[in-house]
Amino acid sequence: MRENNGYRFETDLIHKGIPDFQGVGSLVPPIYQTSTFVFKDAEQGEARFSGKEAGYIYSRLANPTVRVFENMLATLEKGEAALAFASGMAAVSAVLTTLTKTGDHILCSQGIYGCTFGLLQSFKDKYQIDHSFSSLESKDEVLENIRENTACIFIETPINPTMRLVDLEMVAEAAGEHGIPVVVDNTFASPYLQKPLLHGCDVVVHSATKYIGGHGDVLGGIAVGRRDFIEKMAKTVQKDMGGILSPFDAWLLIRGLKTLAVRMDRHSENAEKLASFLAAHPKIEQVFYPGDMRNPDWLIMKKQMEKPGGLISFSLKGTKETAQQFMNNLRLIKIAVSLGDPETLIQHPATMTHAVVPREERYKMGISDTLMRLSAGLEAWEDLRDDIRQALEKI
Ligand code: LCS
Repeated sequence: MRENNGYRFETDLIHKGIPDFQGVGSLVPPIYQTSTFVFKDAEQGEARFSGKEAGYIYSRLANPTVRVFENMLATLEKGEAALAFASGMAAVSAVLTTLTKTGDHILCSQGIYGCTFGLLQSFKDKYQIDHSFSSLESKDEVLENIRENTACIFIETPINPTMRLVDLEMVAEAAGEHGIPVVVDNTFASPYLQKPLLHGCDVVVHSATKYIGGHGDVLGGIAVGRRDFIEKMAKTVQKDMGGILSPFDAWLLIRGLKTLAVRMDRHSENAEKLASFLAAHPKIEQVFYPGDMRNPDWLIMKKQMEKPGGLISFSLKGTKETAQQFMNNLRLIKIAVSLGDPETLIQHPATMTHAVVPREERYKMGISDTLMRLSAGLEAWEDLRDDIRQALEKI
């Protein structure tokens, strides 16, 4: 592979980590759709299993197509190594399982994806691994919430779905005083807009299903961090629980990833325009978008993100039924969970992605009954605006 150190992010997205497989000059990595790898003799099999010889053994342990995707993400997130998973939840659960044991505590941002909330609840019920939420707004607040048994801090920023931000550098500094690893779910930003490892955090996880894949046709997850941590996770939780990414899905993710920068620019541009339109509309109660200078987290956005990104949350004046009526009036924008697709998607967190969160906890997170989350797609923004306008007029 030609040495290409020193290129910019957009160039690395397309070129870095793509080896010339088998010397045939294939521009695109092949899909190694194989479950197992043949050893030339029994001794080679022994050497591979004992670790004396590097090489592939079985696709649950490693696969060349999946490896390309992992190497790309390690480069883009500025980490030493990465490990791919079957979904974002497989990545989140593997990281948290690797970092915790019975009796530990996980400190979380005030708001996390509904299934991560569900996972933490199961950890508590089944394994006595406790958790607590904090807005993590100042170093003192972080330090006050760290307990003797805190094994890691788990942050989403931007938070799903409230779009609140957490100052990564500040949390990493506070956690560093206690030697506690900081895990960041970077799904909403993507590595193009935010690189938590450069702000002192220890592990990054993604639902690659979203902006990384970018086309709404694949589920995947990735974790990036120091080589020793990633290897430990590969050899324990991932090998033995088996939540691996398939070679074909890795190939789809590699294909999607190459256009991340151009897509994110457009997602962000569309979201900024729609957020301004919504903020000026009399039927809208509140808009949560960190690209707005009046947003309480605007300074944090400026400090750690390249752009505010493609997601907007907003609440309507009215009730849950008003919000549902508005969504039903939309013609172009699709009612669907997930995000980061070319299509603009809208969902109602209280009854969809965060329906598992008990009402009181949901309100504390800032998820009201009329809050909706919009993932700005890649369409002409005027068509999206017109669709929203006509849907609002009818309520
Ligand atoms: N982390 C975040 C921040 C997410 O938003 C999601 C999925 C996950 C992890 C899990 O990823 P998955 O296993 O689905 O690949 N979020 C979704 C959402 O907001 N709507 O549908 C899925």
